[in-house]
Amino acid sequence: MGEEVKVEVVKLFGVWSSPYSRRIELALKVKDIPFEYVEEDLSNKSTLLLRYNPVHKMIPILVHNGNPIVESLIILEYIDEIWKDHPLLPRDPYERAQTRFWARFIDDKVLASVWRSFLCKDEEREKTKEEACVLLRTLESQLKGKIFFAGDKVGYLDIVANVVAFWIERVQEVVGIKIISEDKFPILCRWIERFYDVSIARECLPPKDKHLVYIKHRYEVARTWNK
Ligand SMILES: N[C@@H](CCC(=O)N[C@@H](CS)C(=O)NCC(=O)O)C(=O)O
Repeated sequence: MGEEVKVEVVKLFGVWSSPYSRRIELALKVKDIPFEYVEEDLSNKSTLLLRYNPVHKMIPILVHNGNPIVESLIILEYIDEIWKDHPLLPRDPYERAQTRFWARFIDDKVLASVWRSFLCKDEEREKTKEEACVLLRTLESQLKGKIFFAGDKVGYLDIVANVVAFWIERVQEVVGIKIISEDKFPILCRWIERFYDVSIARECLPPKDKHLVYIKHRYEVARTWNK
């Protein structure tokens, strides 16, 4: 009698345009974990989405053997704990803590600040742009002397920073406000190029034309609310 092979059932509930669900897709691909992808319609959330994430009612949601896990940073850690090959977080506890710190910095500080500078009134633009640049420069300093945030391979922080790599880049193209440019952020721009030289990272990019149309719509709606 052969040993029983445990069948893993992995499902990702996401939205094609969401950098948060793209993070999970990328992590699963880095680790070569087969999964079923379920596209959600956020204007008509499914019963399963509401059941699996009753608190935030958001995607992404990873369902592993029937157990739902929510919040992209937490899902990434879960994936790294369950599937040990191709580790995403460093082994050293201090380095792990630092990595978690910078991931939170991206989501809580950098994104909020960049979005504010896209949405603010014209007269506040210079000030908000400068605030966003200070935060991005701080993040960029984490790349000094390294190919990726995680070292020589794509790791946890690179995956989290996908929002910087494609989302900010594309929003700035739609709204015509340049925050990340070659001259101001040469190291960050090199990282973006290298990140998308990695084929599985490229595979996890939302299709550009469709995404630009989507961002334009979202931006117009957000600007109306902000008036
Ligand atoms: N902090 C969450 C953010 C996820 C998030 O913002 N998801 C958005 C889509 S990009 C969502 O599901 N929104 C649904 C809603 O706001 O109703 C994470 O990291 O997973």
